[in-house]
Amino acid sequence: MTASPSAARILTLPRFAILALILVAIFFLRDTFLPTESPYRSHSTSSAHLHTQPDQASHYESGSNTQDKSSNITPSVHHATNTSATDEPESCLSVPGADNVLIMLKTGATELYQKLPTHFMTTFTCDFELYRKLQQYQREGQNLHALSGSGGWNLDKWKFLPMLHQAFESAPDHIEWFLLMEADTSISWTNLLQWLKTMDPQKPYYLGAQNVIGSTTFAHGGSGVVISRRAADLLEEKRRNLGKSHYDSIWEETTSTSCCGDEIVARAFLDVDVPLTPAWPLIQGETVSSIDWKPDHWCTVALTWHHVQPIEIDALFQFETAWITTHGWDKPYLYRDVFAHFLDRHISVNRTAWNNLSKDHRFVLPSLPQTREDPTKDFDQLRPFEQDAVRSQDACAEACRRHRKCLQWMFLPEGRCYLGEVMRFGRSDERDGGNAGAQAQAQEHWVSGWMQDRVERFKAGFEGCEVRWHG
Ligand SMILES: *[C@@H]1O[C@H](CO)[C@@H](O)[C@H](O)[C@H]1NC(C)=O
Ligand SMILES: *[C@@H]1O[C@H](CO)[C@@H](O)[C@H](O)[C@H]1NC(C)=O
Ligand SMILES: CC(=O)N[C@H]1CO[C@H](CO)[C@@H](O)[C@@H]1O
Repeated sequence: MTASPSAARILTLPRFAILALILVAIFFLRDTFLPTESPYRSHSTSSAHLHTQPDQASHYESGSNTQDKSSNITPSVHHATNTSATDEPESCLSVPGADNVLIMLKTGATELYQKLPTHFMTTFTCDFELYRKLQQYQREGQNLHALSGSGGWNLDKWKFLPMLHQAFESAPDHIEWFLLMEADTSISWTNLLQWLKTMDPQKPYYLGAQNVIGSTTFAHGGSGVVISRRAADLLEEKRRNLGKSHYDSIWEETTSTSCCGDEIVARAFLDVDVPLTPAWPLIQGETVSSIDWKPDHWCTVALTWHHVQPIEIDALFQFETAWITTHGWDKPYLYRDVFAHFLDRHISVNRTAWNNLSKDHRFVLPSLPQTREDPTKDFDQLRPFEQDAVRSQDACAEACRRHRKCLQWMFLPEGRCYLGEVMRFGRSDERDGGNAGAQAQAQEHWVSGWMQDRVERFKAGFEGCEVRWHG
């Protein structure tokens, strides 16, 4: 690869792709703009944001084609009209410490309209934003639609470092922490801020849910990545010393050979001697439905969720708002509190058409075609009660009872009984029937159930547990 022509290509490609790369920089100005409204009322104010959004975007689509980044930044300033509610704890606008955190939300053109509005209606209403930047990367006549589909993901990796440099360089001095998230990441602001208070931003931190690709341990991007000011400064110092364009072209070269942007970020930080500080399971990549509710999680502060649908982001936000109203700012909520709020009542009954993701033991009638997951053991090696388990829901539940560690079971009438040793809520399996309506009707559905007494015992085992603040 020769330096200049290919580097030029690399430079422009991401710009096409990230027409809608959005750098949302939000500063919470609690001391300046204290709210009089509850977050619920803020929903109405946020509709203004929603309306401005498409305008700005379409402006950009037809917009000027310039390398000068500052020229297409549109600050959008909203001022609170009153400061009378200084000590009103329910409002998320007064999150203590929030003004020192800068949030970057990375998204793509193809998901912009679908996923972004929820953030403006929920957590970002807390911001009372000082400004918001929409950063357009130039389009140079390319048709945006040509970039959707798998190409969008291939290009995603190019966004990471430019976005970080942009944020690190433009952040005001008082910013102590940077948070990078994606459009389908949900984050607890109050827990985040309490967690950040346990660390010193003058120390270099690059924090996130640890993942490994090859020899690199990196913070998974969709789970959320937290970077201290010191770490950001080290990175920018190196970039300045090497010369920005030289530094950037080196990293563009590296990016071209890597699969993923979040992995490249890890390498860039390692390059300035800032290895990842693991933050799992505070920062993690599951949803409330898919997470395994293990001892690891139970008493841990719950910070992030990933692959969250807009409606779930809203639900989590409502939960957080209610939590603050009841408990105030300085009591974090833990995974077990999320469980209690969202799942307790649902697992107290058996659920039909429900795939609870049990998979530790799978008993399958041998005559069935192996279309779903394979059995975990040959049928003829199963104990009699395990063989029986494929015949009825009762027998499946009984098999769970006889497995000492079994917490949940799922049964499919065609002859499948799966047992789970960790609690997972799972999801409706209606959609497993395919898209043809009639076919879906004809298809059998799972029934799932939980061992109520064991779930209760599991929970009781953590009474009075110590809050876990670190990965
Ligand atoms: C702001 O609050 C004060 C009371 O603290 C009140 O007198 C004033 O009218 C309010 N102003 C606005 C614009 O709501
Ligand atoms: C769930 O189904 C099992 C097996 O049929 C049954 O034994 C159990 O009583 C049911 N539990 C509830 C809460 O209905
Ligand atoms: C039977 C069934 O639908 N099982 C699914 C459970 O969930 C896992 C992962 O989420 C899927 O891979 C299985 O197909």
